[in-house]
Amino acid sequence: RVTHVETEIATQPEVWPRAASLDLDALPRRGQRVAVVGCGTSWFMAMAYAARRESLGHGETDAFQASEFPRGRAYDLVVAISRSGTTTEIVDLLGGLSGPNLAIVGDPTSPAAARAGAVLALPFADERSVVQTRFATSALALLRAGLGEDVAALAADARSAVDAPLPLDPAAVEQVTFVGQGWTVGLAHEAALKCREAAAFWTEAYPAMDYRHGPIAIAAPRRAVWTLGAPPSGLAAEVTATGATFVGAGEGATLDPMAELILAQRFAVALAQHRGLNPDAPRNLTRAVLL
Ligand code: F1P
Repeated sequence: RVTHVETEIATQPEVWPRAASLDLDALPRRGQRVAVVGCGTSWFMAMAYAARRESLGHGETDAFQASEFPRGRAYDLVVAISRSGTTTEIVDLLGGLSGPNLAIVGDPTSPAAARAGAVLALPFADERSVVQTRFATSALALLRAGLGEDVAALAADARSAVDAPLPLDPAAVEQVTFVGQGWTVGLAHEAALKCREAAAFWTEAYPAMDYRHGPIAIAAPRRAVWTLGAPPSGLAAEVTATGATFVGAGEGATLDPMAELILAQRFAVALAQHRGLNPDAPRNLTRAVLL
């Protein structure tokens, strides 16, 4: 039986260009001071976008878990990402904002959409699964389209990632630490969350340069370090010297890191299946977290 999450992972290449064809006028404009908020997966997409937008020179961009938003701070635009549009922290935050704000949601009839100043809805990216994959990456594809990025090229990379062999055997590891740099730190956190949610598997995530400052203490045989995006030079050798496995963009690999995230999503599903778990039914988790 093909699980919902497998279908959602495999359809990302078709759905990203649909997200990028929405009205981009509602998205942050060049030079605006922007905050992006979300919870769980949506927070990690916010982190990735914030670093990406700043590094491409579009303006100061902060990312917050919705409950940690500094309410006294003024932004030109607050962007809230929420698949369900019902997550308590998001609905509360949008209800209390006085400045311009935009909600990126799966359900246009959700409470978050009703409270937001502007809404971009991606019902075609919405999911049956508890574990988010396609909605989150589609929201990020939409935001990247707003930065002038070529989403058709990303979708082509995504197609390769859907078909590629997995870079790590789920039977070969007991722990994985994901690392990234710049905007891929958010993607590393998201990759780690997928393995925890879908497979109840021990993962961690860090900025790649911080990996040497402590996290390397747990590196050992049957454990792996997996980089999203290009790794810092020397990291692979440091990791393999401990007996741990290093997984990184292979030589000549040119996949966009969002396509590399698809490999990690697929790895999370493979891990769940290897551990005899249904990735559509994560332990202790519901589709939206309501307080
Ligand atoms: C985000 C969320 C995540 C959770 C799971 C389900 O909801 O609740 O926090 O880890 O992936 O989704 P949303 O605000 O994007 O609907």
